[in-house]
Amino acid sequence: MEAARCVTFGQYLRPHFYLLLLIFLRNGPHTVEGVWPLPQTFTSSIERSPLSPEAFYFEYGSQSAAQQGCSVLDAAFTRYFPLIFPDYTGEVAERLLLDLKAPLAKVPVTTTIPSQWGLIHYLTRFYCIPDNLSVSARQASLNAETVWGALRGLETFSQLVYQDDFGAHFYHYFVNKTEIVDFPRFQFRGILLDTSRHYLPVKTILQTLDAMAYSKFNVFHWHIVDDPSFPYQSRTYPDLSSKGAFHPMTHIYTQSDVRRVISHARLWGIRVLPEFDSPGHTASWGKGQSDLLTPCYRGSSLSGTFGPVNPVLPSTYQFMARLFKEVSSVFPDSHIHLGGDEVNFSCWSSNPDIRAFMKKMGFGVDFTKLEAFYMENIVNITSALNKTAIVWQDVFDYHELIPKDTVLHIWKGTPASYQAELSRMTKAGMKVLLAAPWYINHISYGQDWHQYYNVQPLDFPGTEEQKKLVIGGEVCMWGEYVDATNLTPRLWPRASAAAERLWSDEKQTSSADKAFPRFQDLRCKLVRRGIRAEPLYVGHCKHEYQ
Ligand code: CP6
Repeated sequence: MEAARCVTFGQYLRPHFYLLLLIFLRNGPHTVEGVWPLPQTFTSSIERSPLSPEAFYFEYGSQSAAQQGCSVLDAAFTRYFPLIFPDYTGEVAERLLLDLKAPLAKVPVTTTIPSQWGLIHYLTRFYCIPDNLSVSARQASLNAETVWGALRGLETFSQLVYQDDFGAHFYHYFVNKTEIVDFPRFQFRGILLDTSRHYLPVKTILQTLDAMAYSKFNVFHWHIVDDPSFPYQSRTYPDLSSKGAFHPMTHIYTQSDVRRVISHARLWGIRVLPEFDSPGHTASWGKGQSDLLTPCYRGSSLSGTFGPVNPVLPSTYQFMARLFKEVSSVFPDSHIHLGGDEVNFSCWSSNPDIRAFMKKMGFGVDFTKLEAFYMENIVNITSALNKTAIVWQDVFDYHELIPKDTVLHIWKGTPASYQAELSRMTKAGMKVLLAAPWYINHISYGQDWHQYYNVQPLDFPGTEEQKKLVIGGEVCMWGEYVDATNLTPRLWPRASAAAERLWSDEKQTSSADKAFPRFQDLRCKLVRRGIRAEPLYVGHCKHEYQ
């Protein structure tokens, strides 16, 4: 049951949910104003109800397909409790006892399984002690197609709960009567972290995953290795990190580190997409693997420097086949990122063996053909391992005949040029992912989140069919100037501007000015949850960063 209904990675693509909170009493603000990204459809009212942490708990209902033991929802209930009641320190046992004594108002959370699994429900209940002033029964329900949808709904619910000023009431927490039907606009909502330019401690990655879930991101694109360092500790080729990492012991990701990241991400409904970028961006690989990189020449003699991966040696492909076999088993996601960007052809062209190979293959002096040849071989290796490839746009620019299921990742250009690229790629029937407008490592003075918010991913010439091929977008945090000291404030809350663009309806979120108060509210929520999100402008939070 666990395996079928909770673990399946493909289910991330269906996180639709329906959240109905029928809770009424007294007056309060419209709290859907506190939800980011904005739900697709919602109605909210000023009627509000107190929530008591002493009496509140989640429970699987009798009709639920998932029961206690579904690790994703079990863990989510545990995680969301302190997020909903940030400063409650009471005991769980005490809470359960109170619940049993006073189950006067119930709030069931229901999750339906997709129809092919039959009409079964997840049912989750939590109870509230009634307010002294109230006699009305309070009830709420959360209905989702999958556990992943239920996770998103729990996040929304947690953002709907708010606190009044301390000391005014016995009940510090409130939720307004609200009805929400929600689903993501795009299925792929990613963040790229670069752990090669700087090593990021596992703890930093885990905290970033938490913050990603707060904005409903669902893919962690792990640009794990690159020119400067190779921190991935491979079982098959341990020299790659022992010689290629910044430090062989302290600046590596062991197999158990990687498992921790993957399992933490899964519990938050986040896929981990590993990138092993080649043939360029591989300088660090050469330290632990001789004869992998191309020796460069100056005139007729070796220069002592190395270029991209050597695409003419059979040993290169044997190495890649073994490495990707390992990577495919370590990272369970259906997709793998193969890079393929920014290949410098000057070293290849300096090398007589490469020139001879080019001649034999009939490539002439067109090195894009050689890169296409190399990428085709790598894609064949990974598709034999049952992985779908994602590659940077350069690969399509050189080679329009790559397998049709390959996803193209647009990273270059101004709006005018990436729109042309979107149009051209989707016209060829290729799936695309947009990163170009969301280079979050760039900073500038002022409210630069507007530029991330105002992106219109589908604003390019093309048919409806073409638009459907845009599977989503990605915020890239390239690591040249970023490590654990400044990652968090550089990412948050600005990345969340892209998150709303990727989740919410474009028409309802067309104004950054209108979004601003809600965005400031999100920033304060992030700070409240321990994320050092930077301020958006002048102002204060009720709970400042401690
Ligand atoms: N590293 C890798 C990078 C970049 C790319 N690939 C990059 C280049 C220029 C800009 C941003 C990022 N740092 N491996 C390109 C995808 Cl502006």
